[in-house]
Amino acid sequence: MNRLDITVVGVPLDYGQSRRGVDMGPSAIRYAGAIKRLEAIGHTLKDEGDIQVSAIERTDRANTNLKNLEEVVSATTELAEKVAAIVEKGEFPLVLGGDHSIAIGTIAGLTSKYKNLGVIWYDAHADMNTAETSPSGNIHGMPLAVTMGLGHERLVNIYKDGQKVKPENIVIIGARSVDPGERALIKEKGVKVFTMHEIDRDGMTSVMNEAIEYLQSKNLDGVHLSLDLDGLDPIYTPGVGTPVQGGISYRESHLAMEMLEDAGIITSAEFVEVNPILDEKNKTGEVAVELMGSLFGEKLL
Ligand code: Z70
Ligand code: MN
Ligand code: MN
Ligand code: MN
Repeated sequence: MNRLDITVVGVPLDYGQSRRGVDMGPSAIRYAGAIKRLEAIGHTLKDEGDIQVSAIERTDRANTNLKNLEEVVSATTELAEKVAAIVEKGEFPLVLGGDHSIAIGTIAGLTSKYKNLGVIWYDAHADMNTAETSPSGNIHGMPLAVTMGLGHERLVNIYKDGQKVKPENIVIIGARSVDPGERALIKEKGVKVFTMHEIDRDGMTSVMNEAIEYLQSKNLDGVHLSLDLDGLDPIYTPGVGTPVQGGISYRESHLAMEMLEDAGIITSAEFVEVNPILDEKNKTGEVAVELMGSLFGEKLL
């Protein structure tokens, strides 16, 4: 990989879902050695610290079934502005979560530079619910719908109004827990999904080759990797709020990152849903950093 100017931003947000603790994710990922690991590859790292998130949940609820909407709107708005400033300087944004609702802000900010952005969503879940279809009211189950311009207007209009990514520019990898409303939206919008079925049947090599070729056919000016650690099987990443068994293996995940690096298509990344309270001695934070190593060009030999 070319040497990159990587700028790290942490988002200690845990209000997009119901379990506290994922706000400590950025700290756990830093503690697992993210900065030094990427510097050792030859990249230049700058850590801009964390976005401000209130430690105290508000009680004056907005009139909506979406949980903690105000906190999520304020953190993702600040994040979007930060990410926009980073890409405008020609730097590579590396965002540390936090729950997956932060992707609303990351992706919104990326559109300041990227006019035809692709997204790889590495996740057990589709995160394509809207306020109408959500079974939980948890905003971390909604960010991919929001980036397509669907969902609560406060979320859809963060940073700038409306759709940020075209549905046909999105690839989901690792899905194995999809709600009925999400399934309908995937079909309606033509989102490309590689579930665990395709990974098991065809192998990760074939899935990644197909995903990369698919995105390369779309005339994209950038591709964002949004990696939810629950995409991996919980035997490798136990420190996540909604573990789903039968997931992607540690080795398949390294291979996927190495193939993305070989393809040279990734222009920004985020690693989300690391919850140290649920983890075993920071295992999940460490896996996040190891996968970053492969994504950013660490070689075995
Ligand atoms: C479910 C919902 C979800 C992440 C869980 C779960 C969504 N579909 N997303 N963990 N990252 O509540 O909408
Ligand atoms: Mn908190
Ligand atoms: Mn997710
Ligand atoms: Mn998930």
